[in-house]
Amino acid sequence: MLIENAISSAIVRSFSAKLEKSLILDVAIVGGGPSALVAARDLAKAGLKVAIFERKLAPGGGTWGGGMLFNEVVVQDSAVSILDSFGIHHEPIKGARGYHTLDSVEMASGLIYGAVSAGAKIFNAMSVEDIVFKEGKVNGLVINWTPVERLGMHVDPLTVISSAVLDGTGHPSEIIHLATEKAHIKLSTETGGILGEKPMWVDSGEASTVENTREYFPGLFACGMSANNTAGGYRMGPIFGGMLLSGQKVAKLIRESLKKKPASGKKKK
Ligand code: 48F
Repeated sequence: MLIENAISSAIVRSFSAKLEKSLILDVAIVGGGPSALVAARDLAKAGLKVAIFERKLAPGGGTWGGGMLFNEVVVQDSAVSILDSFGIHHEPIKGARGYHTLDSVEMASGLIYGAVSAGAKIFNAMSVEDIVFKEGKVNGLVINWTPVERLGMHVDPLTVISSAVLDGTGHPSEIIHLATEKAHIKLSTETGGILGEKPMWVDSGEASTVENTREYFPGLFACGMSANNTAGGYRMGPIFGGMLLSGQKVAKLIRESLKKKPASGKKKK
């Protein structure tokens, strides 16, 4: 066999097997930002079949750019144990007790590696364009290639079925929006709709990101800034402890919820 052909065949075979195994999941995650990566790592570690679908080529979301492209971010004491569990380094900030700086590139790459090595699959350059909604429940995702989306090509998508869907799309809460606009579902918020993100208030936003992390409709969870936008929390800029804690919390909530539900007929990995 020519090496050129062996390389191409191996890539097509491996990718097809990986995608086919991910067509029925325990948890389908939209977006590969910091909160979703922590959730994916914890869920995969717990033995669940989990995949992230990320629109961009590089997962990591808003982590890479640090604060205004100064590639450092801040994390507070309460989330440091999560950084440690990924092996990500941090330095205490002199004069701001309880806060730490860390390299945003190390954080993004560390979270990605942690999620993948725990067994989560990440599909990059794939956009989620819709949800599967059957018998009053969110049952999965509708996916397509990002270049197809960007070029506006008329190409039909594929579907992924899952017991739980996690919206980790950050500030726009794209999946929660789709669910309210297309499936007309009522969310577990004060109004039943999306309340919208408020301006910056660091400590309030950090706390509310974790509080707002929950199941908003049967089978549909939100974490990180998506949860905060859905339930009307404040933004917080380049501090990331709330995102990490949100990922940890949503993984726990999803595990508890799946324990109560019958399996969706899928094979375990
Ligand atoms: O926004 P993002 O980093 O998610 P997060 O976990 O973290 C927020 C922080 O980065 C920052 C902040 C911290 O204090 O405020 O903003 O809430 O990452 C969201 C990811 O979702 C992808 C998007 O490309 C990004 O990488 N994404 C958004 N919509 C879709 C999507 C979609 N429809 N399909 C696939 N990926």
